[in-house]
Amino acid sequence: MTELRGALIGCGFFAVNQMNAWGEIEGVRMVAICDRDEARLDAMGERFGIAARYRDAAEMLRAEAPDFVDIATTAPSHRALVELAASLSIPVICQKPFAPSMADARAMVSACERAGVPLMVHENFRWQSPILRVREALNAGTIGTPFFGRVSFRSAYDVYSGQPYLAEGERFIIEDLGIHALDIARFLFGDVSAITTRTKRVNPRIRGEDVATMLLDHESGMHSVVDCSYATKLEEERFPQTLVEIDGSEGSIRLDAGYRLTVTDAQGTRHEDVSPPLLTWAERPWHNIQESVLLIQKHWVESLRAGREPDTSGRDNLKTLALVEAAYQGAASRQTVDAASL
Ligand code: NAD
Ligand code: 89V
Repeated sequence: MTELRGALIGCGFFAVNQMNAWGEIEGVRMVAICDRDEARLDAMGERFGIAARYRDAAEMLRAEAPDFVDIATTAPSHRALVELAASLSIPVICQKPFAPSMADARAMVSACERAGVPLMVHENFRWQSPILRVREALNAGTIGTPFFGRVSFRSAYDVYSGQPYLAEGERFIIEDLGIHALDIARFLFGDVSAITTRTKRVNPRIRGEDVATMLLDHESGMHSVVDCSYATKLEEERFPQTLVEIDGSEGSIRLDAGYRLTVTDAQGTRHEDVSPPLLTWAERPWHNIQESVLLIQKHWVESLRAGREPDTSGRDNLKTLALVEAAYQGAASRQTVDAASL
């Protein structure tokens, strides 16, 4: 098996997880890193023993010619960096949110398609092992035809201290977290034809909305509710658990707090503990997300080696991003928005 040489752009808060996960994947070696911020660049270089450090992404990609580049910067920088990778024929992973606008997202997908360059969006929530187990239970078919779904994320965890930009943007929870929940809804229940949205800001110290409730019409005819909140104080803080409810003609599936899966069908009710493993480098409560980082990055390597489009490719992510745009549009107009209109 030939070794894949990877390079990272963006040495911030979340990229440490990506670097830890690369370290666990056989046949991959991260050879170079880049950040405009010298202190962050050096901290990452020291932590992972990487000597090839660059302040400029173009300089790094030209000098190192890696087999792929992992972009872990925030959305405003994505288009220029993805287009740069495409222009140098370097396969590229881009963090979510893919882009600040549909126009930017479409331009990145086109640039990579024209250059014949694989492009995956790091949309990792659907790769959480409890969510994969829910899909397996659904696909088993024993609950019959699903007619209702709910994907729910409610917390009061302080996300602002690690990611201060989350408190500063005009958009917050739908763009940052709802995007994951909407992607899970697509993953479990199929593509969406229309969305109705209501939002609120409860925390007066942030700029954007921290609560969103969305009603989705799926192309299959089923309906689902995607609700998220960073203003929900519970007896037990659940961050970063996504809870799922599915009702079908012959039974139901619940993914409840504490990673407890319950399947009820003609055979009766079965409970299963689907807690994610605690990887050696992971820490609670982030371990669920951290495991999904490892799983999505393994999927990238398998897809790249097999010449297959990744499940969360740029092209696929256009549909999730369109739901984010539709949700903001609908929250402003208080109208249901047709997903195809974006
Ligand atoms: P961050 O601000 O901590 O880090 C981003 C880094 O990128 C900074 O160090 C910045 O200097 C660097 N950077 C920006 N533009 C650059 C450029 N053109 N060239 C070189 N370096 C550049 O941000 P973060 O919290 O690590 O988040 C990064 C992305 O990851 C965001 O889009 C965020 O939404 C996403 N994220 C994803 C998950 C997940 O589970 N998928 C979790 C947290 C954050
Ligand atoms: O997963 C994410 O995208 C993170 C968080 C869990 C804090 O919303 O930004």
